[in-house]
Amino acid sequence: MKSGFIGIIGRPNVGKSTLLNAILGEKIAITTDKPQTTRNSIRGIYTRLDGATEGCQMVFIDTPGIHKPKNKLGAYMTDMALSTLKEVDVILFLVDSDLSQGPGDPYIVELLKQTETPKILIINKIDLLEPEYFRAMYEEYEALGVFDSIYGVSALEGKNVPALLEKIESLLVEGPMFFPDYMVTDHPERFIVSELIREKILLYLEDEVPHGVAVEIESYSEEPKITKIGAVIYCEKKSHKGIIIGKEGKKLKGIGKSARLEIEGLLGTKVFLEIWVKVRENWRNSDFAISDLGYKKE
Ligand SMILES: Nc1nc2c(ncn2[C@@H]2O[C@H](COP(=O)(O)OP(=O)(O)OP(=O)(O)O)[C@@H](O)[C@H]2O)c(=O)[nH]1
Ligand SMILES: [Mg+2]
Repeated sequence: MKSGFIGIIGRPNVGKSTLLNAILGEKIAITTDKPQTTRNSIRGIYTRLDGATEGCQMVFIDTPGIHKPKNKLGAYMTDMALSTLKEVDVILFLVDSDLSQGPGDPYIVELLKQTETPKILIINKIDLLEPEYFRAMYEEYEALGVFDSIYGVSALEGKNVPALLEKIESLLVEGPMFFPDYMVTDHPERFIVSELIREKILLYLEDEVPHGVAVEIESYSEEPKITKIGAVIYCEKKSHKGIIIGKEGKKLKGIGKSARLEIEGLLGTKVFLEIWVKVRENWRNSDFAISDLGYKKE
């Protein structure tokens, strides 16, 4: 049996979480068109069994997008992504065509040069790329001489993902099974529930408001026919609270409804979801609040 840990890193919005979900065939990481969607390391487990003892288990770690931080939460997110480099057996560095001014982020590439771990460059969103453009990007990255191999994929369409998995497997060595084969993630369901609520907030709201939001699950009770969930949305300003709730409570109702429908799909039960909005001023710059809201590494 082969096994190992694989880190997925890159700039915000390049499609890291979309790739994780495509590999797993299940949505465990939220994805939006807004940068800095992912705030924690999200672990996803892919197990392929050949009989009882052979096969491969890959534990993927999706990380927050690496960016120049504007607050303590951002600094923490970027640190978490970079520290993943030291903890894994294979590094997937994702890019898309947005960084068209040259091959990648020189800062990240420099860090990658200094690590011995096998590195695969992934050019994502090939569904949006003209073949000549893809070729030019490929050649630029190849010329850096940093990557063991380069793959073009479309995480959204699942294109070339099986070939990528084969390549990753070839880089892993014999090892134990870290998790039972039915497990897709080791995050508790209530964490994914809070993330799904945050995803809807990111989708429904604009500008700084959704980025200053954190979601906490206050109560979670599984009853025979229904799961009752109480959640709190924390925002940074009183004016943001008004925006989140919206005229006659319409915005919050929309967020609640679309979150509830998806949570029902995840849990396979009916869900009663109650959401409150509270203000926690400037929490993204408070070490205590960042840790209290679950964004500090255990
Ligand atoms: N067309 C296209 N869009 C993609 C593809 N992969 C991801 N996207 C879109 O790119 C956006 C960002 O995707 P995410 O998976 O949230 O990106 P991320 O790298 O995890 O972003 P952060 O968590 O903010 O660092 C979403 O709107 C995705 O639907 C792809 O292969 N093709
Ligand atoms: Mg993400």
